[in-house]
Amino acid sequence: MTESIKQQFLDQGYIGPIRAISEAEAAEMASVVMPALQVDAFSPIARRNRHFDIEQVHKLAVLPAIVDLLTRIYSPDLCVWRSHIFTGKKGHGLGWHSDYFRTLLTDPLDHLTLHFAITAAPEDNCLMVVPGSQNWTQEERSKAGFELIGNTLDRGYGTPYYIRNGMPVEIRKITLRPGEFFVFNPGLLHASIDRVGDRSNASPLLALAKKAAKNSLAFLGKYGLVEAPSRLAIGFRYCNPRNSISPIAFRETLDRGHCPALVAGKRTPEGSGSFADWRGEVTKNRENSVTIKV
Ligand SMILES: O=C(O)CCC(=O)C(=O)O
Ligand SMILES: [Fe+2]
Repeated sequence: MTESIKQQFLDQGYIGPIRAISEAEAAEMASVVMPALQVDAFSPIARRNRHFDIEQVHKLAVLPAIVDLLTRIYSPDLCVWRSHIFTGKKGHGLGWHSDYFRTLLTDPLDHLTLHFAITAAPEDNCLMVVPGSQNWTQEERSKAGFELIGNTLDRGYGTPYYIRNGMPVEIRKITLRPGEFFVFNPGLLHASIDRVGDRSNASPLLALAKKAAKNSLAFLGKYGLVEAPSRLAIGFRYCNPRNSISPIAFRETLDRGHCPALVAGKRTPEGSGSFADWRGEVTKNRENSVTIKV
């Protein structure tokens, strides 16, 4: 079975949906995560690396069934180097992109994301993917109607964004029930809104305006003046610890002691930067954990 899911991951660039915890457990998690974001007005820092301090989020990052699955399909040596809480609203979201963190990882291709639904991700408010696109060259992307926005390669995290021109292409909506997740390759083209022909990411000025709008929304959110998001999800970023993670990735949260955390295998080369070791927790919990059926 491992071979077939591994093959599926290689061919289509993702696997899932897979259930990790029950809907009731996910609802309990939402009741903790939501207020934790609200106190900090949904700021980017409030969303970052909550696997360090929110118990339910931490438990997921070290859930034996998840760690075991990732070691089978990806790498026996594994660390979680970042997580991010996403809030989704119908009609809003991130445009087409690949998760190459070119400014944060030495090898931006050598990692994966586990996208976990805390609340439901229905048809009109979920992530969508282009199956197989993780294997496409730049030329193939452009032939399929995805025009690279060149300046996104060196801006922010260095994740390439694209303008889709509307050419027919297979787009799969990954709807999820609370407590389910899917795992995807960083190269897989994905988006939470399909804005055909939208060029706003291409203009640094518009990108700046969007950021300012986000900040003022966060400010209003602090005073309860913004409608609560209808979709809550967490992206856990795992990588093989041989990939080096730039200190820039921890710049904003260094005072909270954030660092990569080893969950399986070993760290080679050993290196000197700080690294948490959570392998013991995975081993300890393995005895009474459920096995994930794929
Ligand atoms: O949930 C979203 O809206 C975007 C998620 C995403 O792009 C990611 O997890 O990499
Ligand atoms: Fe993404």
